[in-house]
Amino acid sequence: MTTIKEKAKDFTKVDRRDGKLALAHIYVAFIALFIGGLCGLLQVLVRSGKFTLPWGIGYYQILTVHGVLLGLILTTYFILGFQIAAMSRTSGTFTDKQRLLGWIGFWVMTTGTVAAATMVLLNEASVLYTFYAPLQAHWIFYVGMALVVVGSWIVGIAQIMKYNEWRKAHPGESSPLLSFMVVVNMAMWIICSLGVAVEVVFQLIPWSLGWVDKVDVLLSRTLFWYFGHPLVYFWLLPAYMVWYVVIPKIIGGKIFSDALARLSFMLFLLFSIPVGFHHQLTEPGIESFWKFLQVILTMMVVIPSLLTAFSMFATFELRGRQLGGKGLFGWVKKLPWQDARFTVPFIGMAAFIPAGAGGIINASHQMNQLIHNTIWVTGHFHLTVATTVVLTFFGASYWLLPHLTGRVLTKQMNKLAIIQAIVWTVGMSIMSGAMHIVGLMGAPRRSDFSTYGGAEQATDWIPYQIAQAVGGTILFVGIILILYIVVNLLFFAPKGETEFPVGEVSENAEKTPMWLENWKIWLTICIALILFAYTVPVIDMIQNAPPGSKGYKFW
Ligand code: HAS
Repeated sequence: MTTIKEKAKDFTKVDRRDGKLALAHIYVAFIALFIGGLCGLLQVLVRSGKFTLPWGIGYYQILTVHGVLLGLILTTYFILGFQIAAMSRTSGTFTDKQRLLGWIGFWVMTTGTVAAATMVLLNEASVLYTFYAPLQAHWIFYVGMALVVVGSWIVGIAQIMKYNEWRKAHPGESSPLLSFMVVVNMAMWIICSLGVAVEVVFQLIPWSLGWVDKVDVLLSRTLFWYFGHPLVYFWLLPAYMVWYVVIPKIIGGKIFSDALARLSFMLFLLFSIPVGFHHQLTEPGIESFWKFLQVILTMMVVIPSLLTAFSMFATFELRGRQLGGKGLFGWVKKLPWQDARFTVPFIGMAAFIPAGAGGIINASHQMNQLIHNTIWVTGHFHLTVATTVVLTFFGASYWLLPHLTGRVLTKQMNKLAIIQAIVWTVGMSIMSGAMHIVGLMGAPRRSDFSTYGGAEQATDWIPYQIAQAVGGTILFVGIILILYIVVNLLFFAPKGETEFPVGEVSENAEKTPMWLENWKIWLTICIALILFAYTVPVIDMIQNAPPGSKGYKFW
């Protein structure tokens, strides 16, 4: 019989069967990265005006593939795979029932992905990743997207069940930090994706099947953004899990404060949902008071990121000084810069400083008028999700994949991983930098190459679009490099043991108060805030609904 101590020891290695489930998700994520990245390359080439797509392929068709595969599929699959491994590592092996649920969710999502992708490839759904009405896709695309969401709920429920089981077995104890973080992320995801599920099931599917003629565009966009902003935190929080819990262990330090980490995650649960109007600040039909209120709440959701920045700086400085770093910045030199598991996510953190500042500009009601619908916004999200989040996911892959496959990251692969991150940084700085600048000059986003009838202003944009193509091409080299490393880690790297690093909390940290894990309090405040921010404006939208729009296909 295994003792409790032995059982706890077992948790340091993810069970092989849970690992298989996690890996299945991660395979899909990296396939999506390849196809989505290839479409990204084609896009920047088309926008430079120097390249035309062959075989009648449309610009908006590849833009849809790019957005759906990278924004929705790569992220969701990687996150769920990572979280399965994280739960299994910190709360113990999944039961057969929980693992079966995980597999059911995986196949529901994958069926949905294939259905939606097929419609886009057949050019029946070039509606971009936001699938805004009144652009109308084939109904199979919407059903496919709904299945992706439902599948993700099923996988998420398996993770929540594991957490509940742990808590029942350990009454009065704080749950493992990583498991707690996973559950916050899933709670946020389930609450927010109800909005897009309602939009798809009650508005878009009946409309695309022809059961109703018209769709209420404002309501559909509101439901989308009720989901769309927390969606970005669903991407960000797993990166924060790596920063808070894994990075301290990699650098040989300690987690600065368990309580601060939990508070920051709970603040995300509260403030990431009732803020969708900051994507609709230029939209008519929403009273400015409600926009203003949601702008204030948006500024509140910046606070947990500032807490995170503080916590990370503290972790780095404490460790650097422990290793003998002197003076104001002497500790920086002591950090393990040769270790890709640290350096790659660190570049992601550094990128989040300008990326976050850009977000605060976007959210500022007046400044939003300047940048809304310009390619500045595309620059913003390539710094946030495509640099901060993605580089952290790459950094995590360098220990997660070999941990799951029973292999090791060799010295050469470690070096290549650092080169990959440098290539990515150079490519992204050029591409995203050009997007930010030309966005301020008025260049639109979601636009094929166009001279706008020879308008002088559009001529000024062209050099920046060429710079985007240069940056985008370098980024594609980065994609080839990461895929090379991933294939190596999955199939060819030498066999061996790799640790799934989980940090310990600093002995100087305050004890974590139990109220931080009181779900009744937090979920009640979360729902109250959502009702406060959305009830009146949504009732207003429904009572004073515009006549609605028929569907359009502009491609
Ligand atoms: Fe955003 C649009 C506002 C964060 C993604 N955002 C988008 C879109 C995407 C996106 C995809 O208010 C486009 C959607 C579309 O297709 O239309 N965003 C914000 C704000 C934040 C923010 C206020 N966004 C993100 C994150 C994303 C993301 C994170 C993905 C992961 N965003 C907006 C707004 C729009 C928008 C408007 C709509 C614009 C429009 O009009 O269409 C905040 O959460 C940002 C807070 C972040 C910080 C940074 C903290 C820094 C840290 C790093 C510490 C570094 C260390 C390393 C320790 C305050 C934590 C030290 C290193 C050294 C070198 C010193």
